[in-house]
Amino acid sequence: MANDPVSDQDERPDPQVGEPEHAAVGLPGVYWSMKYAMNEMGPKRSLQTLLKMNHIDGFDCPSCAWPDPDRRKAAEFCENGAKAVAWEATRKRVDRDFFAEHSIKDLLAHDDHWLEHQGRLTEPMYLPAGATHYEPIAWEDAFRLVADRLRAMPSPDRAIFYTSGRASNEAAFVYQLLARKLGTNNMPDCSNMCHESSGTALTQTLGVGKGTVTYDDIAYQSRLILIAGQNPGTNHPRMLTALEDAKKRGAKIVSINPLPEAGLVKFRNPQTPRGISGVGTKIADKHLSVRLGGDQALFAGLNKLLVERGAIDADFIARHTDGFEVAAEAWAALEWPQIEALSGISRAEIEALADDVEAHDRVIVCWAMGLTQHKNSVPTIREVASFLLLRGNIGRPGAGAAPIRGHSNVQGDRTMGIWEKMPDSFLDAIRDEFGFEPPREHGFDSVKAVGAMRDGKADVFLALGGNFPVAISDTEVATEAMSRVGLTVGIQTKLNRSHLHTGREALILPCLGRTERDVTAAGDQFVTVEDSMSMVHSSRGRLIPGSPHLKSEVQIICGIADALWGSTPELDWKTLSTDYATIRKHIEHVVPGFHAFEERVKHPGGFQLPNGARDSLSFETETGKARITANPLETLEVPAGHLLLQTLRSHDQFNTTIYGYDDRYRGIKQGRNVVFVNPEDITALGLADGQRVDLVSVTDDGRERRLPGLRVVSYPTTAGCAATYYPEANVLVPLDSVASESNTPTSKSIVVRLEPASA
Ligand SMILES: Nc1nc2c(c(=O)[nH]1)N[C@H]1C(S)=C(S)[C@@H](COP(=O)(O)OP(=O)(O)OC[C@H]3O[C@@H](n4cnc5c(=O)[nH]c(N)nc54)[C@H](O)[C@@H]3O)O[C@H]1N2
Ligand SMILES: Nc1nc2c(c(=O)[nH]1)N[C@H]1C(S)=C(S)[C@@H](COP(=O)(O)OP(=O)(O)OC[C@H]3O[C@@H](n4cnc5c(=O)[nH]c(N)nc54)[C@H](O)[C@@H]3O)O[C@H]1N2
Ligand SMILES: [Mo]
Repeated sequence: MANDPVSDQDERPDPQVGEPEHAAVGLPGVYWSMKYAMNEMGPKRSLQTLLKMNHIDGFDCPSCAWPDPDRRKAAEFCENGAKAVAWEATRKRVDRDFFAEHSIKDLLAHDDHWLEHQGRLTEPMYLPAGATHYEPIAWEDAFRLVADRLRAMPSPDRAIFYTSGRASNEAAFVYQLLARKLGTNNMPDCSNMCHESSGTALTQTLGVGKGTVTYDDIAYQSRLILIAGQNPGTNHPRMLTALEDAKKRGAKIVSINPLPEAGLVKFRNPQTPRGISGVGTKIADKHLSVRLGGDQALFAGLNKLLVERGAIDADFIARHTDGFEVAAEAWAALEWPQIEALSGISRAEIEALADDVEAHDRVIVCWAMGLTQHKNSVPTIREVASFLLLRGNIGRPGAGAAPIRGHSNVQGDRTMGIWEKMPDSFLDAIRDEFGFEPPREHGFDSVKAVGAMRDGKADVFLALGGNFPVAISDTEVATEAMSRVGLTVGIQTKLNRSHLHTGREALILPCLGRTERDVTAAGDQFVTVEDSMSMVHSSRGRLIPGSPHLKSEVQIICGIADALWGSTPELDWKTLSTDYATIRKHIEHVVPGFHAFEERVKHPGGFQLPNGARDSLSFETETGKARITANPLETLEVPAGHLLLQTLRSHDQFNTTIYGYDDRYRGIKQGRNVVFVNPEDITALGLADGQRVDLVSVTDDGRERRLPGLRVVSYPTTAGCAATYYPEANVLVPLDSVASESNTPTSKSIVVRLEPASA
């Protein structure tokens, strides 16, 4: 079927380009969720899974980290959550026969969609050095092999432990324990490529690396919500329900984005009569078409105006902040032409936005990757924090900072210690709990991990989930780096390219997914996760596992540890692997905020972790106060004839998992090889809508980075700013092109030129 979103073909015809949609979800969304679900799971499994998703006794949606409202709707899932579940609960299987049939070379010729679409991994597989095919291996042998290679390393710092944000709290905790007991802090994670800039800036300014709002703040208390650099219609669709509630109360919503995203224009809630009838709710009252990376200038302009107008909360500033005087001087010195040029927004529009801000006492700023993946991301988010602090919009109902997280448990993994530079207080607690001295030297983050592998400094690379070589920048450099490692190990649910760009030896250790029952010798187990609003709750799968040979993430990690050191009373890996309550007991002792973990997590909806800034206006910063900063404006030089390029998600993918080839809301069908360009730029560059071009990134290291054969799509993106899809465009991002301070790849500001297609 030509339009089947999950077809087996990986030969793609030309993409079809139609009109972008002006509203998100509604009945077509329900249609698409059901179609996916039925295709992958069949009717019985579809009902069993979709009805249990995000329910108090069910499993946490494995897709995004949007929180659950208190009063759960009958079907609290969205189109993209349904796709994520169907993708995991599929009936297709990748077994030993599949690997016998397909060589690595064979598999490399297929695209990312095809690879994952082959189905669930079913048993451990081993790729010996020099082999062309993976072969089956017993679990015990696999664990021994990993233990042997780890033991043979001359230094523990030659091991790298990567984590993707779907891992549960329990798995993440034992994983960091394994790494630290071994003696390394080399714990890169997907957060390094994601919200690291938010964590860095918020820790500096508010003393907590997480957001300061709750679900209720957004849905029921806020008066004005700014949504900057986030596309909730696609990436956090359930957020639209909260925004709809906010609108019904009369809250005002402003979208700040180079693109007019469908979900921010209008939302047709499939769970309300209004939505079903197709009327829908208009979401954004205003859209500001910002330049890529221009939010820093925009917020600086706003801050300048608020100070000049005296529209600030002087009492709040005096009691809870420092840095105001210095910042105010810097804002006063800013020139409007520079603010306008960098932000792409006129002074009049910024003045009008300042009017809105002045008129509303409870303001929330929501953001995601549009703010975090630029050279100036950390200063940008500090500027956002200043904006909130100037009017006391922190620690009061309906106001605050809302970095909307990506992976469903990426925030929880950090809380559990997945970080290359955990503070000493955490490491001390590990020492006191387990009786060994964890390493103190900071480890590799994601970008540094690639550098280390490239330079031959890594013997073992383990991945707890994810698809590292495809997700990280500079694909060619990254895949080449992987090949210099001794052993690469992937703990995943589905086949992906990380299993093909391997070290000299490789292992695939397949694990249970969120939807599946996890029964151990100690009985039925559940795991826990933390959402974007710091709510910790349980997740319990119900489906029969995809194969009888699968193990849980926890069992796999503990299996490796047990093969390394055996089990002792102090560190009893065998018990940890069967009774997850024993892991939660350790978490309770080590991680602040988890007292009475086991009891509290059984409470319907779970419990909320403490947050000084939000709960009590206490700020764990260097000075004990929240810090108001003005940040020098940085200019990214874009030479004449060039464009600034961002890489983003289509409506039909979850990160490197490509469900299909349509980007419905943007009017694209059957293809991902498109580049969205402003019509004025198309003319100025002498190109034509529909023409094929190569994107070439402009770098100074002499390496040519080229993404060939994209179709130019005329699109209302901010002039000078183009867009194409992630992860394909990672070939264009140099490894050393990173955000200052957070080291996050600058995936949303790449200087490129467009050349007529070479082939
Ligand atoms: N269905 C689905 N859900 C997902 C994911 C997925 O792939 N699919 N991924 C998950 C993950 S890990 C994450 S991190 C989140 C990502 O969620 P998002 O951050 O929404 O994801 P992106 O597609 O990267 O979109 C970035 C948005 O920011 C805008 N933008 C880009 N640059 C700028 C800028 O300089 N300024 C401003 N103001 N806007 C800008 C883009 O136009 C786009 O609308 O979603 C999570 N949820
Ligand atoms: N150019 C560019 N690059 C980017 C981004 C961008 O916007 N632009 N975004 C960045 C962001 S925000 C992120 S978060 C990273 C994402 O980077 P990753 O987290 O590494 O990548 P994913 O695509 O989310 O990982 C998908 C794989 O996870 C495995 N998996 C799925 N479910 C489970 C499970 O329950 N357990 C285990 N163990 N494995 C599972 C499956 O095998 C699947 O193939 O990419 C980053 N890279
Ligand atoms: Mo992410």
